[in-house]
Amino acid sequence: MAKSKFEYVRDFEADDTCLPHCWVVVRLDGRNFHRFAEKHNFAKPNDSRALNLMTKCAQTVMEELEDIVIAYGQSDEYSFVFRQKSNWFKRRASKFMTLVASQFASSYVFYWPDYFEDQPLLYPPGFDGRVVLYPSNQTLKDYLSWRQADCHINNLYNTVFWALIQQSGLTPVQAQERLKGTVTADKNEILFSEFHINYNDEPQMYRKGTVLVWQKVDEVKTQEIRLPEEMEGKKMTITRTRTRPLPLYCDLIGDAFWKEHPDILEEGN
Ligand code: DGT
Ligand code: MG
Ligand code: MG
Ligand code: MG
Ligand code: MG
Repeated sequence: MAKSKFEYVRDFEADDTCLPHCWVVVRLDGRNFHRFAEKHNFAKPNDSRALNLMTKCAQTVMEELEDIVIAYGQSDEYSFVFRQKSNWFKRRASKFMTLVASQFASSYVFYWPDYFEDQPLLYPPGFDGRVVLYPSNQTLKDYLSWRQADCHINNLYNTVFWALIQQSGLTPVQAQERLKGTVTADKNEILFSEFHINYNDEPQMYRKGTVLVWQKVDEVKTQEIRLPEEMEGKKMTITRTRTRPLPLYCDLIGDAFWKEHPDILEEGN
């Protein structure tokens, strides 16, 4: 096909190919979710509806897009790890980032009513995205450990903070003052002695975040048989094994998870 004289403008597109042999991580984060959570009456400090909706969106992203081997989510963020050897869209960072963000955001709106039955969606939420490359299995594991450690630190803080406000009647400023300079052991002690909460008994989803990995599941379907004619209308069940991205609420920081799921990092180094 003949080229138009305008064709040269194509060369203005910057090359944003992700370096080969690296894990490609896309992390999304809800835009101004402090406000969004307030406006939509999210439970404090954790709203299971909101967290489960985030996970539903992440599952949709994994099902619809290519080459995502694991995802990790907490609070208003989700990280997606693409295969080290992925050649999806020739590894263009902008494709990875925008497809993840747009698929996630449209899913958030689409599935909202399934999770927030009595709470209308008041305005369209947005998500920022970034791409980060990790050159080895160790740096990727450390990335995921960093996000999970962040989840733990924030959740412990928020759990005590809101207990002080909701159960002891402190103002947010007073609760903040009370927690200034405290370490993990102090926070656990306040929870236990003042509120009879053993932090380790709090739901795993809140303490650990959500890990999505591909798992084999048997799906049972009822199907009508076409032939023979005399049996028309008869139904039979068919069981098919499929892989689906299913949630785990587990530790990613120790070795156990990676030993149990050796396939996730198998093509890396
Ligand atoms: P950003 O990301 O810079 O646009 O601003 P934010 O406000 O999204 O800040 P970020 O991402 O650092 O913090 C997440 C906010 O989302 C934080 O203010 C608490 C809120 N949030 C996330 N999950 C929950 C939840 O389950 N319940 C409640 N009440 N708030 C939540
Ligand atoms: Mg932020
Ligand atoms: Mg945010
Ligand atoms: Mg965030
Ligand atoms: Mg097109």
